[in-house]
Amino acid sequence: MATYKTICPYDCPTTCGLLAETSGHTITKVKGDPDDPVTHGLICHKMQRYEESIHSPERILTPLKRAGDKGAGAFTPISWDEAVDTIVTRWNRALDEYGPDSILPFYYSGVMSLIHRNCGDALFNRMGACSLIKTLCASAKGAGYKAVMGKTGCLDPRELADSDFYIVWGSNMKATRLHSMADIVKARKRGKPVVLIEACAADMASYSDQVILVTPGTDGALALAMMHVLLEEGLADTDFLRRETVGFDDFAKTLDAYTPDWAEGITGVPAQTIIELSRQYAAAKAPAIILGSGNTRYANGGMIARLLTILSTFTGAWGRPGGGLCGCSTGDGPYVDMDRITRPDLRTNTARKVNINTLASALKDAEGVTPIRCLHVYASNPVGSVADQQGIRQGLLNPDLFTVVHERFMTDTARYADIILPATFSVEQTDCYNSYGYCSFGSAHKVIPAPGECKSNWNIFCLLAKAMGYDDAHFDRTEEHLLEELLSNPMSGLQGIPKNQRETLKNGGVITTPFADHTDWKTPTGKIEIVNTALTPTMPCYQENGGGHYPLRLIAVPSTETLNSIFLERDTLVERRGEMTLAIHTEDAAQRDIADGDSILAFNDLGEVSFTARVTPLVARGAVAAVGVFDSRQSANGNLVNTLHREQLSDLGEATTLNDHTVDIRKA
Ligand SMILES: Nc1nc2c(c(=O)[nH]1)N[C@H]1C(S)=C(S)[C@@H](COP(=O)(O)OP(=O)(O)OC[C@H]3O[C@@H](n4cnc5c(=O)[nH]c(N)nc54)[C@H](O)[C@@H]3O)O[C@H]1N2
Ligand SMILES: Nc1nc2c(c(=O)[nH]1)N[C@H]1C(S)=C(S)[C@@H](COP(=O)(O)OP(=O)(O)OC[C@H]3O[C@@H](n4cnc5c(=O)[nH]c(N)nc54)[C@H](O)[C@@H]3O)O[C@H]1N2
Ligand code: SF4
Ligand SMILES: [Mo]
Repeated sequence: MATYKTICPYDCPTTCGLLAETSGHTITKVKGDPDDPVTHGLICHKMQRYEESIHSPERILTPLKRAGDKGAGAFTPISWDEAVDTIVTRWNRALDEYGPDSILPFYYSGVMSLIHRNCGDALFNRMGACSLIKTLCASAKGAGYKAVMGKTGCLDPRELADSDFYIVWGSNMKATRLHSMADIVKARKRGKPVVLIEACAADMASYSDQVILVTPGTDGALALAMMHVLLEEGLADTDFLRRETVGFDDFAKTLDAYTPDWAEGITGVPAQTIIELSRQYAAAKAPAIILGSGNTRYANGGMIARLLTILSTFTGAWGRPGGGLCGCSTGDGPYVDMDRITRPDLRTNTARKVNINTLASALKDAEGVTPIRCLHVYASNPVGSVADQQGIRQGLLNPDLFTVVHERFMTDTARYADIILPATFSVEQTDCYNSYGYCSFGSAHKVIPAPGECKSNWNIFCLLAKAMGYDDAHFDRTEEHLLEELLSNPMSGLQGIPKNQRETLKNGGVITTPFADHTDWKTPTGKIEIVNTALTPTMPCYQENGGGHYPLRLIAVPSTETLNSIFLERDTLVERRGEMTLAIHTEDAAQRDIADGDSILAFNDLGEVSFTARVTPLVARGAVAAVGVFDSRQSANGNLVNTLHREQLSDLGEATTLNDHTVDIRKA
């Protein structure tokens, strides 16, 4: 037995360092790496049995070709030669008949390490294929934050130890931020208050001193009313705001109209609660807003993120240790030169851009538009995770479409593939990892050989590039060579790191880099941009969300037991998560004669989805919440919640509006 350092590849704000015990060919045990400077060895319960995923009997171990109708899920094993031949023949046919715009690569967050997540770009750039706009997650939040703060780094969660008041705003931290969650629990024990502002507080209520339930998509109104109170009661740090921001005085005039009574009508939060929260917030020396992404996945999500960011500056907290905002860009990095992986220089045409949230439309043949004839999916399960599930399924059934999926398991998307290529797990590949929530970076070497005929994304793309006749030296390298090249050409985040950290990265492990200077405003004007002249509107204001006309607002909530489609192979986790539930407020349920545990159908113009009702006072009035991403085999009518989501994009960042849809429900 030997133990090696490795890193969790999944989509969390941390990149948790792991210790993997191996007999040489199998992983026998996984635990947290106590040397990890961020996690100190704490990992979630899901990854404590990572080996059950790696060695799952469900794993796809050979290339497969479709053996029945599209979507039926019947496949037969084939050789790599046959798989590669088939793919290259279909690609060349599409290139000849329709040109490179007919080929769409599609990937997102199955693996977050830098090489294996992004390496397909080099091949598809070389081919001239479509380029995917990857805004399936937190791009509205990112764009709204950037509109105010530019590249200024917000709080690294480790700095929350210095905060004295926490507002957890639209984050189901119990599921998604294990490490900050532990810190918050400790802070509360020391008497520091935690206020939760949520649309669904089912998981987090018992960890909070106060729960404020808000109508989905209206957090902007709440922030405006809080700023109104802060100003009216003389609690805003106007010296700081006049000195450090652009546009404060003009913005202040607009706040007159945004009274707590006005906000109550929009948000459902009582005016008195808004006033008291504002006073508490101002009384704290170093209040921290911990901002999730859920409250910005709306048509007005960019504006909401702008307003919450501005609110975080209103008491001058950014100038004090622990004060400000946590959950946006920490401002470190870039660590490595991503162009060395994605190779934009290999492209010789102008790419056709396809937004990831509009896959259903992209797959629809339309007059005057080059049809998509080849879809190449890796590290993603769009049938489970992207808007308009039925539209996507219909597109995938098109007999003229040729679909390849690199996967580890038979997902809802893989079932529609013409060819499936068997993918590796993180312990079977070498890569580097850039956490998105902390100032940290890591690298990990392959621990065990890939089982069966599995290949890493990098190896698959090199194989396909060569079969296409692309003789660029880039595709001759191994992932180890590429990692070496990345580390020996460090970008600003790694330049000047001490020798011991360079050694750690060479051998494998996680390092920490310095926290940002939170008052070094990295914006075009060198100040906090309350007014941003590059945007429309320049002045932040209240904007409505875009939900639609049904009476209940549908939101998606992450599950503690799974991570999007990750861990669906683990029966114990899936069983513990339970059936597909839809949480509904007690009064909304009573109005419809729905009791806890009833089978219900949620519906809108796009279709209907079966759920089990979970009646609770912990979801906002007028909202319904669906937990987790499921496999359609767990759905009573075969449909998943994204059936009910339209392809609408956010105001800033062209992002998902996952939570901005309306439905009604009835008993099944
Ligand atoms: N266990 C587990 N861990 C995960 C994930 C997972 O699925 N499971 N997902 C991973 C991924 S991909 C990401 S992006 C991160 C996300 O992690 P965070 O950025 O922390 O965001 P979420 O927890 O997804 O935030 C969703 C929360 O927003 C709430 N919400 C929705 N609309 C509103 C609103 O209008 N106002 C307010 N105040 N709240 C609202 C929802 O009820 C939900 O609790 O977590 C990652 N970690
Ligand atoms: N209803 C609903 N929809 C959601 C969300 C939600 O909470 N609810 N969350 C949204 C968010 S925040 C996000 S980030 C997206 C995520 O959406 P996706 O990026 O589609 O992520 P997953 O659904 O987890 O699918 C990832 C797939 O990648 C595979 N995979 C893992 N590692 C590798 C690898 O090394 N190589 C290859 N080829 N494949 C690999 C996994 O087996 C898995 O099937 O979903 C969004 N959609
Ligand atoms: S799933 Fe998230 S919390 Fe769990 S070990 Fe991986 S990165 Fe850490
Ligand atoms: Mo995400």
